[in-house]
Amino acid sequence: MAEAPVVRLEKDGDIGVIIVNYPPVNALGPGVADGIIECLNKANGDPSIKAMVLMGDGRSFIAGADIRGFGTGRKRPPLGERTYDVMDRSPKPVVAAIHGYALGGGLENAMGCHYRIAVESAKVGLPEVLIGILPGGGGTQRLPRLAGPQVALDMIVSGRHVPAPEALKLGILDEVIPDSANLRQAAVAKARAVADIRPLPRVRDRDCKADPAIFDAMRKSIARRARNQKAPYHCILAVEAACTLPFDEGMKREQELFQELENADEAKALRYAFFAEREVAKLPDLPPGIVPYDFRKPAVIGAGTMGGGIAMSFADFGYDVRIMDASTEALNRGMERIRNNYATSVKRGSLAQDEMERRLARIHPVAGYDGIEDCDVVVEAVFERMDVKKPVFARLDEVVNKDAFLFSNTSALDMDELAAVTKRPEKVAGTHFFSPANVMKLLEVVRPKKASPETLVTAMAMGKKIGKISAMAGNTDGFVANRSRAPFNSEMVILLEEGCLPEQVDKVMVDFGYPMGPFAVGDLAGLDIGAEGRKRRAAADPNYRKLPIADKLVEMGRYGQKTGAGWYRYEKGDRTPHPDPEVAAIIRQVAAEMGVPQRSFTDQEILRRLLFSSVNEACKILEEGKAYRTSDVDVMWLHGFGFPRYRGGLFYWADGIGVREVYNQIANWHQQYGDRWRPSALLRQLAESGTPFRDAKPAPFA
Ligand code: T1G
Repeated sequence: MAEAPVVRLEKDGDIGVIIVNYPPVNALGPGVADGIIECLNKANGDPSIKAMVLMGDGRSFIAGADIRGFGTGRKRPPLGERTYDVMDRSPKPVVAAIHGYALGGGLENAMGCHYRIAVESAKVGLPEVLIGILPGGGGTQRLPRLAGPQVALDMIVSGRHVPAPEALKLGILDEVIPDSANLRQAAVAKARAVADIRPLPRVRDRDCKADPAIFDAMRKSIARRARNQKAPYHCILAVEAACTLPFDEGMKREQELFQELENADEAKALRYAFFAEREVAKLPDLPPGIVPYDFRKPAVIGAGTMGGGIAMSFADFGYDVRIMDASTEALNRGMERIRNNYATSVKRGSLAQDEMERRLARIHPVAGYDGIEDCDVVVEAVFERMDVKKPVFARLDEVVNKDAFLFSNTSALDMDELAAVTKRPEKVAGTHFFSPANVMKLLEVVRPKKASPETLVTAMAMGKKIGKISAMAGNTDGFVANRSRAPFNSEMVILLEEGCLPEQVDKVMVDFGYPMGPFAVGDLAGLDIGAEGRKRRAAADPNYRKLPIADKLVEMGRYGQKTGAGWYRYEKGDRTPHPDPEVAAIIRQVAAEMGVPQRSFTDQEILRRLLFSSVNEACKILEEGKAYRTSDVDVMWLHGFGFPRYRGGLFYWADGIGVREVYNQIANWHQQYGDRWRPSALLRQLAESGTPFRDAKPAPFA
């Protein structure tokens, strides 16, 4: 049977309807653009057709160019012969009918049309900067003409998806209809209504003047977050060209800027991250077609910092959630903390007051287990100690209806041991949120031995439903994220023993692209928390490498921001870290007591000591079958630890250096420093065979 064409032309009376059918999101894959042009020419050549509609089959309008095509040397038709050029020359009006997404090349085609109508739930945007490029299909020239230069600048530099009602207000859309309405019928009616209106309202013909100051203002406003990156600045240059050059000159300038970005390292790394974030959702060893349970009544146990953040995540995505704590005081404190968090967002202008009220109204505090019997998903987030969690899990197993899923937010404890205190171990899994839970996008789903496939896909899907990126991890101490990060956390302190200072290490990591240095992050999280974890590990492992300098600071009550002093000192009410000579003195004193010779370090050695230690540990995690893919580890580092996105991730960055060089360096440090740098067997194999990390074959999931 002949394959369905990726684009087809149908007739509704005197209106030609051009339909793109390229699942899953109608990206402009092979044959799609040519198909649109062919249908446009056919419709323009058919005297019985008075106007056209462009729309998408399935769940979306057009979600942009096919990202898989970038960097492959694919041939693009020259300027003047592309879909939107053909629309510009069309003697008959074309109406874009938008549902789902009109992103990138999708919105560019819609702006090539003469009118745009959308359903309420649709989203439009030019998110190319998020994959290290810029809108290369006229978006930087048409959007400023349609919505004004400032709006275009904001949308193109941020890559934001704009909801249809807002896009209507911004002048991007001409009409928004309810989701329940029939989009095709409405678009055909619109096309019929405008069929005889001349001249045709072409976006390219509109004026586009701007106050030149807006461009420098934008450059200033992104300076911190866009450091080391090119694409955001090229986006500004392209919109600037739209406001200073005639349309066709501006299009040429856009092309030049686009070509400078398409094959740059930044774009390659961001494309890798895009697909890694899609791949992480796939669980290759589970039977296909397992349907996640569509939960409706979530509950969170424990109204502490993490419990509160988790409850907010559910409320932020529309769920009525119960939050339970054994003590009413703790419950009230927890609700107060939630209210304050929302109030801070309102003050910052990132949340409207009425939306805050709506979200707060979805969070229902309950004092005691008898308020959660009918819940269908329960996330336990009580104190991180097994002797505290076990009785809670046993009690939940007794009171919550037997079909409910019991998840734990533990960040390191043994999930098999926790599941074993219930009569439903097949319904138990770990759902490890990262702090602050309502902000961090990573959800590490931990897989105990007895968890059923339905339980695992339900936990993964729960993450997506509350705006998280879910990644599967095996049940090992610290799971994948924290376990791969642990050597980094030790190595940064060991570098101090050898002569580095916290501010020196932090500068290297901030220059590398981290929003904050690891020592400043330590002070934010609280050094006493880290000390708790070290104590637990030292108790479990006699060979555990102690960190006397870090322990010394905690002994002195230097817990970080909360005590006004940690690795840095802080002025009252100010979070700015100030290097502290007292810390430098402590470091030298402890190093002298340990008899560690002092020396100087290059920035590269500091960077590699920290990240190679985690690459090595992550290889051990893969060889033990505790993670599916190297790209999953990268997704965890991007969304759990703020690894700079334009560097792709831990393994992607290491592949940039080369597996052999990474191995050789680690093997050298093994000679120099001993067991903590023992190379992983998988790493040695990859180096010997010259196999990049991206092609590594981890052990089957265990
Ligand atoms: N190209 C190729 N594949 C794509 C794709 C795209 N543009 N968009 C999605 N997919 C695949 C994705 O890999 C996944 O595949 C499946 O579709 C579902 O996606 C000239 C230069 C549209 C908001 O940046 O943001 O146009 O894993 O899981 O959560 O100026 O996908 O199932 O095999 O993400 O519902 C600009 C990118 C391109 C939009 C849907 N466009 N896509 O989210 O589903 S550059 C974008 C998204 C461009 C022009 C330029 C999201 C989505 P698989 P999903 P979702």
